Amino acid sequence: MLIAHGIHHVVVCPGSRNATIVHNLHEAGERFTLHPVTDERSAAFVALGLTLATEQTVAVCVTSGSALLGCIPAVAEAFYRHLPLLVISADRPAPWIEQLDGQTLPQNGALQPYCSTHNLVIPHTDEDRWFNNREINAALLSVADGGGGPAHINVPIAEPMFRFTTPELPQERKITKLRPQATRPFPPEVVNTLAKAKLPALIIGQYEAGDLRTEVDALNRNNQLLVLPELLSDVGGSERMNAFDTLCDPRFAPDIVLQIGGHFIHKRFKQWLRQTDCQVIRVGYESLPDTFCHLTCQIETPAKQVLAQLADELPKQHIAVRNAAEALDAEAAAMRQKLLGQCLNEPMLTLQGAVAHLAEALRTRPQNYTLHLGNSSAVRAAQQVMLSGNVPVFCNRGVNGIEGSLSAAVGYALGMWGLHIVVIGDLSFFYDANALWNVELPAGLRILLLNNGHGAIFDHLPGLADSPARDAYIAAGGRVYSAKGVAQTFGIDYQAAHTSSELNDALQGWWNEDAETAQLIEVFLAD
Ligand SMILES: Cc1ncc(C[n+]2csc(CCOP(=O)(O)OP(=O)(O)O)c2C)c(N)n1
Repeated sequence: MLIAHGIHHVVVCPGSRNATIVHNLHEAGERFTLHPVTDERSAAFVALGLTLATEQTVAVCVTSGSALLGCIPAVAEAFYRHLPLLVISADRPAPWIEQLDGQTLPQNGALQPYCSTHNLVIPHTDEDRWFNNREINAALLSVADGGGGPAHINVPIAEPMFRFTTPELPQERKITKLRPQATRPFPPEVVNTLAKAKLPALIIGQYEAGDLRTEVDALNRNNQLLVLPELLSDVGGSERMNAFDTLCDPRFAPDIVLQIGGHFIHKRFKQWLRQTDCQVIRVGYESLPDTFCHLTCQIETPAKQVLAQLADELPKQHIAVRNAAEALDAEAAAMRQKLLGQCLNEPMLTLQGAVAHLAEALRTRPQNYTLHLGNSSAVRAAQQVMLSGNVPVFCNRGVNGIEGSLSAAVGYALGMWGLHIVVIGDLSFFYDANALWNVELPAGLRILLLNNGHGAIFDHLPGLADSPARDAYIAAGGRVYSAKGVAQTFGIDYQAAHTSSELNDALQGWWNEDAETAQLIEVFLAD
């Protein structure tokens, strides 16, 4: 049924209870590509990264007990980012749960509230087989429900388990679900509201389907909407949001906002918009997320059709839109130039400076790479110096966890040949260092590790400096660990950089796409 539903990549974790499932996947030959990963937390994030690279459902197959619970962080991330992550867990037969038998815990519902369990039965009768077929179909179809999300199939397996006597895979019924989409989903009154707005804006949060560039480009070029995208939106213009840091000004306050996509990094912009008087129309499938506190209408439909309709129907060359766009672009360019000028001329490396050096190196390179940002300062520093809409930019922004950034990047790199650049803080790196524990670690992986010996984000939280617990107990400081040994253990190329010139020298060796191993530059930061 996995084959019938088009699943090809499966991340497999070691274990005896799931061994028969892994055996079957392996026996299916080239119909599956299996990726062995030992740490289930990391494995589930690797699968998540693969969903992004392949734009398909990707499964992670784990054994019973706590192995399943290890998948929860990635499942939560997939839930908030609408990614089709399928967890297949092996289980003891139901009568043996809670009997102090080894490696058991209640697995039915273990991934709730992010997804419910399709709990199979050990098939003895035709009715059991009909039930399992129905449940598996439901699980595999549910990954596209509500804009997409994770699913869980729990498979009880009885002993004896290792008699590999079934000659071939059975023929199973596949159920199809059709989701017809309107080509013009907005009713005329909504289009009219936008057409009559004084300053209509399009705000795009994290958006990974990568299918909006043409429509957004048209809306922007024709000044139909003031386009304000995030760095993670996959469309150009995210630097305009930085300009709002200085231009949070009633002149730029939109009266109508069309909101698309997921999370926002720009805290200040978000807070500012909440205090304005705008009216928000959201396109999305979630249950009424009122991000800007002014939601008046939600439309459940794919964003692409909406934007195509608006590009076609909204009046062009809206004067207020054009004036605001020009002012924001000018301010954003000046700010960026000033920041880069400061950062690039400092001999010692700051966090912002290290990311600026990378941005500068990338500026003159072909755009044949993807960018993967760790949470905390990495993504915030990047949003100030990287430009959006040129290459895909990813970040675990669904729940902002620091535990799977590297694994998700490894998963992406497993599904897509080429250079994949990871920018990540030290806590996030060491937390997820098991991502590198991978026999097929892609050689195209390039990691810029921003090592400041603690969680730098806690240096910037107003008032926290007054707590004597901050550095050692909240920000996990006190000792600077080096990734050199980690790199050696996992056989990846390692360079350290303490100054701007050392970093620039190290970066020069990064661009060889035929390099035989992944590469890591560990930047020891001065701030
Ligand atoms: C799983 C998880 N645990 C804890 C946190 C809280 N948290 C947010 S940022 C941060 C520090 C991250 O440090 P680092 O990766 O070194 O980045 P830096 O702050 O130095 O940029 C922590 C612990 C989190 N986001 N996710």
